[in-house]
Amino acid sequence: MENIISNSARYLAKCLVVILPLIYTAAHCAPPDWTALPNLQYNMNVTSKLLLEDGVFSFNENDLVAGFVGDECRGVASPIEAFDGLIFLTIGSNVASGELITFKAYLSDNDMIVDLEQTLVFQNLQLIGSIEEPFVFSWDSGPSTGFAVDLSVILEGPFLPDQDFPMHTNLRDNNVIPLAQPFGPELPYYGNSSPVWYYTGSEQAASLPADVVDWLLLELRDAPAASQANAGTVVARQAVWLRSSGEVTGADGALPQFDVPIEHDLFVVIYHRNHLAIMSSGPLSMVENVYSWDFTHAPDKSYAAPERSSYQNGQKDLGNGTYGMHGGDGDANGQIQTQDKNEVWNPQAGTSGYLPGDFDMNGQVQTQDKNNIWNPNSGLATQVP
Ligand SMILES: [Ca+2]
Ligand SMILES: [Ca+2]
Repeated sequence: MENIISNSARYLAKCLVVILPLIYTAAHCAPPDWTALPNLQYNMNVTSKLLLEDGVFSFNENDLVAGFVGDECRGVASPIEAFDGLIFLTIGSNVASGELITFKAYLSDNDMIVDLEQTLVFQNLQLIGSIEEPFVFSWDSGPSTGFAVDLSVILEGPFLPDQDFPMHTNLRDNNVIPLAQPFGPELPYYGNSSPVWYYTGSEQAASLPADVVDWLLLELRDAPAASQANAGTVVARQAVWLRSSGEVTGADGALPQFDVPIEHDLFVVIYHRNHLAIMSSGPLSMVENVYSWDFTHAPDKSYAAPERSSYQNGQKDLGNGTYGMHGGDGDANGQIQTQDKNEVWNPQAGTSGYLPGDFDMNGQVQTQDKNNIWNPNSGLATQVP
């Protein structure tokens, strides 16, 4: 009887030894069982760091980097937090030189194993990387969702007909354009508690290039058709610079970059502080990860709702085949109306600076802003759905 109990207990214990790790593995997806092959004759050392997907190095002591020859593990180590994430990896071999070492990493935060891009050829006693200049392990995270946008757009306010560059840079010349993006002002903004472009991103620069006309806000929408590209389809926003040529760049001077997957088609909305926003009438065309759209040379490049397009295009005909965004929306509510004159332009008339009542963007609020820009546009509204 005693024997039977004892045997049963032993059997139960054996079962638990087998079952418990299985339960644990299923529930917690434990790290891989990477153990370096023991008693190898030769070795080399790799002083390294593991570059994570978001551009920073791993400090996570639960992450693993391992070297392999085929399926055989030849060395494994983790980042050491106290050493800025350095990984001191020793690789073993029974052949003094020549074996191809491949690498994998285990990312404990994501609970996943990735194949690293680097390979090394084994060489006994070789030292790869150093504390000062560690060897960097990285992996290809799959198809990139990053792309740039290449846009051309004109604002009516600073428009200069028959010039090499279609817009003046008076605000930049007067040093009144803020270095930080201007789309997150205190609210209400001239009586408007929700400006159409309200955005609190951190875009800024140490200085502004000489050809900057002003800040714009880009908004990307992902939809099957322009008429369906409403506010619910916004996937990204970014404050950018309009240059006097009509080109749009990010605050680093390069084409604006985005990193967001596009499921349907990409439409772009362009906002300016005191001009009516516009949206591309069609999906942007993509060549080699650059989406392009030129708003400036045809009336139908900006979207106009079908019921309104017969009497109002999204943009203004500026003459000689050039089209631009309508100026005069001082309070940024998407319409050019009496309050833009009475509550924005009027109290600012005679003053200078970076002001919404300065519709022609020459740095001063004066009669020509009202007469040349606000007055002819009064009654218009944005066509952005
Ligand atoms: Ca308005
Ligand atoms: Ca002015």
